Amino acid sequence: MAKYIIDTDTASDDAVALAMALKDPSCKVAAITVVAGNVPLQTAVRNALITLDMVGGDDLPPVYVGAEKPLIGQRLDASHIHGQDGLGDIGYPDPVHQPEKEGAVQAMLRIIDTCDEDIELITLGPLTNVAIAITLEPAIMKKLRRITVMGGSQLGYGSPRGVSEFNILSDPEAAQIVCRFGVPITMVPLEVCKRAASPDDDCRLSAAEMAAIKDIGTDLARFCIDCNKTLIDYNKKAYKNEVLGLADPTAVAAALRPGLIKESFACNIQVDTSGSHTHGQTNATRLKKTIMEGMAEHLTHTVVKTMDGPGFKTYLYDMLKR
Ligand SMILES: [Ca+2]
Repeated sequence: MAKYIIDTDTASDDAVALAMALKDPSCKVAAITVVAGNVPLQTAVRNALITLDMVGGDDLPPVYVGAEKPLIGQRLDASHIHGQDGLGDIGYPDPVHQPEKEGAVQAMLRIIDTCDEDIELITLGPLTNVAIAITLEPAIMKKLRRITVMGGSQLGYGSPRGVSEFNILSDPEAAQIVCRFGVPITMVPLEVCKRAASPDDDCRLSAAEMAAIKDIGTDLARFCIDCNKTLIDYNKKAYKNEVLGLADPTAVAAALRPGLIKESFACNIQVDTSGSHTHGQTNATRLKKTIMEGMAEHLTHTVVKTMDGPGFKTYLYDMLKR
């Protein structure tokens, strides 16, 4: 069974992604490593632990605390999207689960180094923890079979800026270190979960689909919709539409169920760390050789263009119903 480490700046869509992965019997989540991003580090840690409480059971992964700010500059904030507490400001009680004492980067390196099976990394937040681990112990990090990144924007639908997306813009230097590292990357950009040319590509939950999940009737199922309250309210206001685009669960689905990826392209990604309007933009070249120094000779990256929307929703529903 493949093993996964999930690195997360746990806010509301991260919580759903963690719940979905932890409920999937076909994968083993070896660790949850937390990074500052959507919300401050300690809030993200609290939210990861609350999610474990909600999932329940005896075989839950340990939670490790990582970087509290990006490599350069200060943390961007997304509490206007996910709530002050990152979980829709519902007022969930303090978690029973507690984090480990070992740091996230040290734990990531130890687990990868000692893993005898295939191991992959899924990132749902800024890439700070991963970049630090790569810088400290590149030989260990090369053992990763793949890194699936929720991040980037290829079509100019990024948020908070058009061409750059939150996770990458939060720490562009870290993202560039990860992209230049050489381990294969599957990038799931924001537009995969936020836009759709047809219902077949639409990963957004409608009001009826949200209601169907709540009707599963468990605390976990209700939590997965309710904790996204501020995101749903934001979408109502911004797009006049009651939909829930779940970026992080979409990326987890791409990693754990690659058959749900409908369209993708091989490329090599660079992150702009020096631009103004394009700061934090992910630039994908499909050419194997270019005249630009340091550009791709091998197309080790994959950018997802579309996912099987109904298939993704069925997967999410089935896992939460377990
Ligand atoms: Ca996230």
